[in-house]
Amino acid sequence: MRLFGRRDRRKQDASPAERAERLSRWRKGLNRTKASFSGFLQFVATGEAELGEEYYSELHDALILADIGAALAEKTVSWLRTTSSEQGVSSSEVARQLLKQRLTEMLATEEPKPLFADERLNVILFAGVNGTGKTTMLAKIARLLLDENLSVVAAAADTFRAAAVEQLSIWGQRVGFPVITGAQGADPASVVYNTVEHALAQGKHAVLIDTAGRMQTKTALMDELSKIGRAARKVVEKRGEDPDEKLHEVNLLVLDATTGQNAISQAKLFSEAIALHGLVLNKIDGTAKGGVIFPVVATAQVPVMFLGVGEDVDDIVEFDAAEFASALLDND
Ligand SMILES: Nc1nc2c(ncn2[C@@H]2O[C@H](COP(=O)(O)OP(=O)(O)OP(=O)(O)O)[C@@H](O)[C@H]2O)c(=O)[nH]1
Ligand SMILES: [Mg+2]
Repeated sequence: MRLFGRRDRRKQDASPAERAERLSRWRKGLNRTKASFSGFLQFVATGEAELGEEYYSELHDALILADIGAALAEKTVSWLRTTSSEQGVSSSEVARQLLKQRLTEMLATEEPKPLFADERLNVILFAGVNGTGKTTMLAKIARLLLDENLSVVAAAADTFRAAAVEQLSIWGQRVGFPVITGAQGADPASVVYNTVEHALAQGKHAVLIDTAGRMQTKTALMDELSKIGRAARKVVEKRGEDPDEKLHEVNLLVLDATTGQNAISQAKLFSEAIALHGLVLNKIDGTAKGGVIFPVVATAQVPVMFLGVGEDVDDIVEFDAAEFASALLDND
């Protein structure tokens, strides 16, 4: 993907074994979501299925089961009816291809901001409500960057929860990145300030910021996030440099796919409060129906960058809209 901008050579260079591994990772994560479409796919696979009421009703059920939400399910089915009729499509197989294209387009928003930019200090912020998998995803992304021989330091800016610093430090030891901490209850922005100062002094490539998902009120949480964002810029300004030139800031909203339609209200809340550049959808390996991704993208208007498909550090998939739609709608 566009993960490392022009540095990214992983996909092209992938060996057949690596590609197979990548596909199996997708499958692992998408099994539950795919299961929602199995009735529909079986119906289409019978071959005799003409494009009629039964087809649309099966499709509607599959979309609802996949957690795409009533409104978007309705809209998608009605789009397919109109398009098929306009294009004179009567084969259910052709309609499936049209649908796949449509689902891809729904997820392929504008070209995402690359996660990493050369010759800047990359500041990646993990935001989201509690328990969505922010800290775990931070460790997974640290591993991706380290694998590219990039140096990483993490800011333990979740000073709210007692065990948060320890959890991040354990990840740091396991994966191999340093963690800058503050006292419990310390101002999270000051932890970020110290971390960015350290990163610039040491010539590090990236600062990864772990934030608290829990606060007394939504307003407090959002204020804290914008203060954290300003802290990084302040360090650069103090050095007499321009933050827009020196920093590459990426704010990720981390969502838990198992919370279903709740993820949509979180996408709305956070996208109103801070500048978001990308989404992470975690836990689609569990009971989640990954279809919630469609309304979430429509709400936040930013692309999905990663999927979390398990609790291990390598349970991460770089998101690709076409692959996602194909994983849903193509028979293996
Ligand atoms: N199955 C599964 N579990 C995950 C995934 N990502 C994280 N988890 C688990 O979800 C739980 C919460 O993960 P954390 O990374 O601590 O979440 P957080 O958002 O940092 O939580 P707070 O700091 O409390 O807000 C942990 O038990 C993780 O192992 C995933 O992709 N799949
Ligand atoms: Mg955490």
